[in-house]
Amino acid sequence: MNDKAETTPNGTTQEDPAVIQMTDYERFQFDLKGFLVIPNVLSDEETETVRDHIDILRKSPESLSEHQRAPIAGPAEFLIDHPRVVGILQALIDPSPDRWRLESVFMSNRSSEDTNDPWTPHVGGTNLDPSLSYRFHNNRIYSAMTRIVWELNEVVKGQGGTCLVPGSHKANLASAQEGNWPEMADDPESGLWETYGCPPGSLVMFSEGTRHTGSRWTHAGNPRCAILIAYNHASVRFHEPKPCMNPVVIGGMSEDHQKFFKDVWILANKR
Ligand SMILES: O=C(O)CCC(=O)C(=O)O
Repeated sequence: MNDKAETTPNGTTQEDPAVIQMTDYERFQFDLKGFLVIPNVLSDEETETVRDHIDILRKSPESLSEHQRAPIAGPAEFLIDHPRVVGILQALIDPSPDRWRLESVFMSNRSSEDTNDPWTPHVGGTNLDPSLSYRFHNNRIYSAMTRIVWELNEVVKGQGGTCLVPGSHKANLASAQEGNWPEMADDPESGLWETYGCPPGSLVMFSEGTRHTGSRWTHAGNPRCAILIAYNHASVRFHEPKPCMNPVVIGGMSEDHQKFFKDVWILANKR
């Protein structure tokens, strides 16, 4: 973990030492493209710990206590509010933790032997759905659903990482929501798609409103091992609750982590 902040997203100079703020240049890139890759966020040891947890969860979930049977439970729980993630949520969703929710999580394990093609582009275009909205106002980004992908194995560029269309989170002349996204733009060879390579333990973040898709994993002997987490603003929910994030799993987490699974509301009724 590194990166000192240039300024905080709120324009203040105060920094919580437990948070790694996004730099101005990172915010610039995210706003421009709708996504950003931050290499080497986890140490080798942290990456291995999470990868081992995923491995057990996939191969012998019954060997884990019930409350650890989720990709971000047990030894992987620390990912929920990793200092890098907290800085991102503050900069992109809201400065206040009361206004964030963690609404969905899944694992992506793809290998060169898979026969199904994950190429299924979705979303894109200025989006009026509150969950997929992306706005910029008064020098602040307001991204609703924001995806954090933890890549736990090496990703070689062009061999299967998530593909995205830069800038599509604010495209004006087409909208997936309205069903008029040009078919030719979805061709993998359209020249509009971008992807990435990164070492194990890297973080990929994107506004869910950015057009994106999985792609065939072609790196033999090095399968994809990734955890994809969706954070959202506390006032909206997009995903149906996932069975793996059940009361037993959430109840086994630290109090601070449990707060991420709050219900969809902001104002407490004190009367
Ligand atoms: O698995 C991937 O690379 C893409 C994931 C995806 O499509 C999504 O998060 O909605």
